Amino acid sequence: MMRSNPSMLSPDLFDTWPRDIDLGPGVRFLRGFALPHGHALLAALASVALVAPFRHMVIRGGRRMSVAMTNCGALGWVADESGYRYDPTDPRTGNPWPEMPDVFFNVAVRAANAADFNGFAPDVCLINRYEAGARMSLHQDRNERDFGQPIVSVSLGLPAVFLWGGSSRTDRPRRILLEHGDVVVWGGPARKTYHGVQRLSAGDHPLTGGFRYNLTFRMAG
Ligand code: MD3
Ligand code: FE
Repeated sequence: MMRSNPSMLSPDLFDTWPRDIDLGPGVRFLRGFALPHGHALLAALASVALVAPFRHMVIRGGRRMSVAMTNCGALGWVADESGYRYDPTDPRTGNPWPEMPDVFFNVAVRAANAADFNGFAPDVCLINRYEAGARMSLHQDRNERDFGQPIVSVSLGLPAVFLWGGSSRTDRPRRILLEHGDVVVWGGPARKTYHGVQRLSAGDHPLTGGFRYNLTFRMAG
């Protein structure tokens, strides 16, 4: 199986990076689950971004997020000066978000099923784009309506160090490398855990160049 070589990033740190990680109840790592669909997912992503371009949202308080975002599906995650919400329209255009591509939906549902979540039918795919230096500070995802449903995340392109905290923001997080094709299903007791992404290192991925993309599939409506 082709994998990017994490040791290129930081030999000391990553040579012994564990491959099979147990992050506790509710979390299932599906290493490389999306690898066979990498090209198709990235082609679909490009078509979404033509209709709803990536943008750096500005959060309450006026700070611009270093991660650029867009969405597809019936709803999209948006941040602005008034807070966070799921919205059926792209605030940039007033148009509905682009439809979720079949390959997105199918990979997400099959991953959820593989993690024993049946009936997962995401109505949101938030697409995060990281460039070198971009990061996501520790946060909880709590804008979804039904916490019984998992979130499915698909990592594409450059690797990133994911931070997996506890139930409090001050719990010391574990660090996990997420690589191209990795899929993680986060459900049940894991749903409210603090998490984030460490500053992305510069790199050149054969399929995405200087970027990492993360797709998060949610049932929000
Ligand atoms: C655990 N995105 O968009 S994906 C986010 O890589 C977000 O872009 C990160 O956190 C990224 O909100 C991490 C993994 C992930 C997503 C949502 C979760 C893990 C989660 C929600 C609850 C618990
Ligand atoms: Fe999150």
